[in-house]
Order: sequence, then C-alpha cells, then structure tokens
Amino acid sequence: MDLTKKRFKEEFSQTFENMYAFDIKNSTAIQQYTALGNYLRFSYSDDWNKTNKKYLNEQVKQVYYFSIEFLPGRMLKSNLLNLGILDTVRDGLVDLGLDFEEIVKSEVDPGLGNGGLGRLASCFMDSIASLGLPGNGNGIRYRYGLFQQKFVDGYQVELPDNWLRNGNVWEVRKENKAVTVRFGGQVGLVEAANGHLKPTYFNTQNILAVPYDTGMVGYQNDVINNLRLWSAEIPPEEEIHYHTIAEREQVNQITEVLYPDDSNHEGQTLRLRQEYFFTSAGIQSVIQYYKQTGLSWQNFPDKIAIHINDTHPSLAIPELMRVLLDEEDLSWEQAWEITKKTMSYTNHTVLQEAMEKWPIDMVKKLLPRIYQVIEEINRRHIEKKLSLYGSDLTYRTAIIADGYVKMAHLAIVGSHSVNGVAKLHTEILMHDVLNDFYQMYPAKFNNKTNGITQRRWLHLANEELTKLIDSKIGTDWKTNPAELKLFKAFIADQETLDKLGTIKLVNKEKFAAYTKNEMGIEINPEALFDVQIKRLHAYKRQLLNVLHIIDRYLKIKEDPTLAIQPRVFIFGAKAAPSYSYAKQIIKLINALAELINNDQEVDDKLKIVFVENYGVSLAELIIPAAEVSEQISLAGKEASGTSNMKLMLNGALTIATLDGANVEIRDFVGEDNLFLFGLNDQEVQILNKNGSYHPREIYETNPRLKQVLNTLIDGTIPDIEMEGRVIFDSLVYHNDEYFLLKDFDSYIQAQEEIDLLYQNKTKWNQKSLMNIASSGPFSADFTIQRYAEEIWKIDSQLIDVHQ
Ligand code: 26Y
Repeated sequence: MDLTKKRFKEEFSQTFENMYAFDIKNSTAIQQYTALGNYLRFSYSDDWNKTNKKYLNEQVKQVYYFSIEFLPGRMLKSNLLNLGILDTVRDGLVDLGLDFEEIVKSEVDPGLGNGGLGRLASCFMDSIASLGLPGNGNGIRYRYGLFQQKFVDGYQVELPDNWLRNGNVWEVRKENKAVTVRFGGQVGLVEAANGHLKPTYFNTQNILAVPYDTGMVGYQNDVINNLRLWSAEIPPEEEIHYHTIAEREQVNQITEVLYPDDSNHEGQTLRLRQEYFFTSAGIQSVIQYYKQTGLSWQNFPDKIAIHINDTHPSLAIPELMRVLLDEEDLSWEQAWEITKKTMSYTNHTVLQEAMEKWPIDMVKKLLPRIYQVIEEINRRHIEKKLSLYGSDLTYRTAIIADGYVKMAHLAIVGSHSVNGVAKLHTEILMHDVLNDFYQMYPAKFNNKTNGITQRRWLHLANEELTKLIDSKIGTDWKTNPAELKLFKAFIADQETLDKLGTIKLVNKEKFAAYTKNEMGIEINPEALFDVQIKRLHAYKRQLLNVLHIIDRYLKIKEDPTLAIQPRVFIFGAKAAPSYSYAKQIIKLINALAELINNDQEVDDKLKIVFVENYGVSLAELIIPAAEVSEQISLAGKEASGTSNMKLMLNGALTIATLDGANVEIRDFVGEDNLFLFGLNDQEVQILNKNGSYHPREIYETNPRLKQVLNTLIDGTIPDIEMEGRVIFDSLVYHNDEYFLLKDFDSYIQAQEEIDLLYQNKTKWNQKSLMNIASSGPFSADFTIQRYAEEIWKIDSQLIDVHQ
C-alpha cells in the first residue's frame, strides 16, 4: 500500500477527530488504537472488495477452511506489516507524539482457540492470503474467548475473557449475508411439484446466523481474503415466540463461549449445537456464493474446496448432502460424488479421549434430518465395503456404532483426503489409529507437516533478528523462506555469532522487565532461559521438566557452593478447567517456584517463572527470549507441535523426544544441533504391549530419582500435600502412563549436555544459527502450498508467484 508519512498523519488525525470529536492529544491509547484500526480497515476496504470481486468474476476455485477455533493474536502490527506500512505508521505516530507500543498493547488478544489447532488455522489464513490463494475461513464468533487464567495461592482460577469489551475494529457485521440454521423438530415427507416425496422439516427452532467478516491481509500483495465468524441471534420474525429471558439466553448461548478443552471429548449438546451452527451457516453461505456463478452442480468441486479442521466441522458432510438432496433436488449418487470431491479432513490427535463421538439419541433429537443422512451414508458405506473387506474390518469402520455417531469415521468416509500434521503422526494414523480406513482408502491418506508464519513469529516478534538476517542474506527469504538456509554461510563468522548473542540478550532483558513489572520476579538475563509453553497435559510431560528442576534444586541444596549454570525455567500453560490432574501440576509448579525463588541459598542459580494467562501475545514476548525449547512429550502422542518450530526459528536449541514434528526438526537441523533423549515411538509401543513396564521398580532402584520423587510427599515442597500425593501415586503406583520415570535419566543427561555447551558461547551461538537457518521448511507458506496443490487444487492469483 502506498502511503507517505505526511498523508498518514493527516488522514489518521482526521479519522480520529471524525470518530471522537476531540483532539487526539487528549486521548487514551485504546482510543488511538480504535481510530488506527478503523483507519486501516478503511484503507484496505477497496482491496478487500476487489479481491472478493475478482474471485467471483473470474470464477476461480476457492477453499473454505472450516475451523471451530481461530487464534489470530493481535492484528494491528501484522496488518501494518502485511500492508507494507509498518515503519511509515510507526514514525508517523511518533511525530504525532503518540506511543506506538502502547497503542499496540491496547489491542485485546482474541482468544478464540484453545491452542495448537486454533493457532494453526490462523497461521494458515496468513499464508493463504500471502500466497495470493483464494481462501476463506469459517468459524464461530465467540462472545467470550478462552478463559483468562489467574493464579490464586498457586491454583489456576478461570475468569471470563470479555474480549469484545471495547469493540472489535477489524470485523464487519454483515446482516445482509445472514442465514437461518434449524435445530430440532421433525422430518416428514411431502409431495413435491414433480410428484416425488420430499423431506420437509416441521417445528424446528430457527436461529439466525449473522456473519462478522474480518479481512485477512496478504503480505504486500494487495490481497485481502475473508475470515467469516458466525454469531447466533433470534430471527426478528421469531421474537414473538420467545417469552422468557431463559429462552432467549438459550439462543445466545450457542456462540457465547469457547469450550476450554482440547483433549477430553464431552458429549455436551451445546457443543454439538455449536458444531452444526457454524458448519450449516458456512455451507449455506458457500452455496449462496456458488449460485451466483450460475454454474451447474456438477462443477461444484471444480470451484469449491471445503476443509474440515479436525472433526469438529465434520457435519459439513451431511449438511452439504442435505442441501443438495432436499433443496437442490440432486440424486443421492450425484450429491455424494460432489460432497466427497469437495471435502478434505485433517486429523490433529491420536488421543482416544479426544475423538469425538455423539450419542445417537442426541444427534437424532437435535438434528433429525442430518441424522437420517448420516444413517444413509453409513448404510451405503457398510453395504459397499462388506463384500470387499469382510464384516470385521467393515463394521469397525462404521459411522454409527455402539450407540454413537463417530465423527472421524464420518469425516474419512465423506472426504477425498485425510491428512496428519507431521510425518510420524501420519504414519501412526495409517498404520495404527486409522489403519482400518487406510486399508480401505490408502489413496486418501497423506501427510501435511504443520508450519508457522514467519511474518508473525520472526519479522514482528523478533525485529532485531530479522534485521540481522536481512543484513547478511538480503530480504528474499521473506517471500521464499527456503532462502533462510543461506544464513548457514555465517556459521564461522564471529561478528554474526556475537550479534546473535547480543540480540538474544536484549530479548531476554525485555522478558526480564516483564517478569519484574508484572510478576515481581527478578531474573538474571545472563542465566540460561529454558522454555516450555503449551497447553498443560500429562502427555506433554511438563512434570518431567519439574522433576529435572527438583533434581537441580536438590543438587544446589546439597552443595550451595556448587558451580552450576544458572537457569530460569519459564512455563506458560492453561489447563482445561475440568482436568484436575493438569491443575494439580500447575499448583505443583507454582509451589515449587515459591520455594525456589525465595531460597537465598539458591539465589540466581535457579528460578521458575510461570506466566499467567499464556496466549499468543505472551508467546511473542517469550519465544524471542528462549534459549532452550522443551519438546518433551511422550513419543507417539504429540501430533506435531508448533511451538517447537517457532522457538527454533528464533534460535532456541531444542531438547526433544522423537515425537511429532521434532522428528523433522532433527532431520533438517541435524542431530548435532539439538538434544534428543528418551524412548522412541516403537519402544513405547513395545512397553505398552508386553506390560513389562514397572515404574515402582525404577523408583526403588534409582536412588536419585527416588530422592526427587520423595520431595513430592515429604514436605520439602510446602503446601502441596494433596497434589504431591496424587502426582506421586500416579507415577509410582499407578503405572506412570507417560513413562516419566523411564525417561528421567536420559532427560537429565541431555540437560547436562546443554549446561556444558552453554559454557562455550560461540559454539552455542553456532548451533542457534543452524537452527534459525534450518527452519525455513517449517514456514506455513510451504505447508499451504502443498495443501493448495495436492488437496485443494487451487491456484495463486498473483501473477509472479511462481517466478
Ligand atoms: C473435541 C474437543 C475436546 C477438542 C477440542 C480441541 C479436541 C481437540 C482440540 C484441539 C486439539 C489441538 O490443538 N491439537 C494440536 O493441534 C496442533 C496443530 O495441528 C498440533 O501441533 C498439536 O500437536 C495438537 O495437539
């Protein structure tokens, strides 16, 4: 976007005065932010409109990314960067006497996701727009995002996240595009004009789905795609039927709050309502769009791709069938062909407890027509496969079984592509978790290793590192991240290595200022910063990290004069409110922090910082300051991980199990540049199969580990009587499901190697540089290119993208 500083200052000041009718000098940062956001939205609205029109007029194929979560983070800076006016605006604001960073901070972080899956969706939206690909997001506009986390006496307390309190400058409400979503009622057959009997719905509850659109600004390419989030309202003509506040509330509830759980499927009707609400609204809006093209239904899959992000939107399959059958009068065969060719599905988990399944009666009652369609999909699926695969295999793949509708089965049967999110994860899907389906549909399965947008996670989060890279290898890497590898040429350049060290130190100082001001914890920026940031889960093994910290603490206590590498252990993690074990681990970490941070003898040698309310904005502060990246999940459990990629990109060295995308990180950066430890996936499987794992024996025979574990129950760590006991028992007596005791020694050894290497700054910085330079392949731009070419079959609308 062309914008001079002079013009910006004039136009922005004018916008401010138009909005507020007073002088900008007397305004608050929030008002300045609001005016600036509005100003930017006005500035790109023309391109937004043009992008839309181009897609329609040229009838290009488009993808619709259906996701129940999007976690975009603050948008002001990223929009400025992508519009190409970050420096102009920043300078202009300084001239106006305003504080840019304060303005940035007044944007509330939209917490419309739990973690990895939602953040991935947002990285993908950035890449889709930046590559000039015709793509749209479809999701829910939650009135309240993921809860705000507070610690009270070390315990997690959840407060509502009223992210819309000050409004949302980026969204545009489009009541002209509202659609009706129907729940409940009955299905009857009524004779249609052509004499056929046609399913008709009676006594349904009709909900108005109102879209709020947000522009997804492409990186300096004039492309503005659309993210459409739906809000539930009472249709004005139905107001008369709502007599009590409780009845009205039931409607608002649908889009009131995000489910704060990413591991335990709960069979809650409200969640099913949410899922149908946004998929039905999305499908209807796609259909409305398609009708404008005037093309025949047979061409639908040539123009539309619909992607199902995990099973949450998999009702898109029967919903598209319903529309094609009941509203557009297609035959089952025609509708099914179109649906399968249109839909593709990504799986994000191997955890059984996170696999969605809905009680038959619930689906029948809430979505009677959809249930009929699913039944018929299932009947035909079984009928077709029975003779080919025999009854055992075939019935294991049934969509309706054991009283439930199995959403993953529906998603696989109803789409043409099924992908995992890292090489190892896809292997596990094919050969283990989804093997029955792999036998039936080998060609559907493919891998798409996750990626991250380097624009947010490097250009914006780490401007100094970006400048250093620019000064060494030029700026081509910004549009072709593969070029980052050119940075390897500086592996022996002392000046570059020193600069890397200085940049890291400055980022650590920034984080230290945060912990001091916001948490009252002083940390030494010269200490090694060791970071584990992700949702709290037993399988992610934050607890293994804790055992290592206790081991260090004991060492220091045994010999207070010990020369040990000072470390700061940084945690950021929310636990699902109903996940009590995870919450007990939070309490344990906080109690341990309390003990260690206040122990004079320990001093600077060891500190624990557990940041409250971890989210995208905190990640942007922590990641550039990180030196060690903890990716220590039990092998075979983490589908991919994406913080591993962000940390590597910012020069942290990874300590890892061979799990998720860590395997590919190892492949790209080389075994010498990260620290591997622990069981691999095969070994875990064997131990699980032959039942030969006895943690109690390890406890009894490993004196050091015994000492460490005993601190959980012997009063060493104050105020964790209950939690300490539960955690101790889970490890020692209840079979240590995630093999912490088994991996303990090897983890400690890897940590010792880290300490040792850190003594040699040059060598450390060399490995750091290798990590930065090897992270290009994890750019979401590449991931999205593969989705576009291999699954969605959509083309970039930029003329020079393939040059
Ligand atoms: C059904 C409900 C309980 C549910 C809600 C959210 C289940 C799962 C989720 C979210 C899952 C999620 O975030 N998975 C993560 O996806 C990332 C992106 O692919 C992966 O990197 C990460 O390994 C995986 O845990």
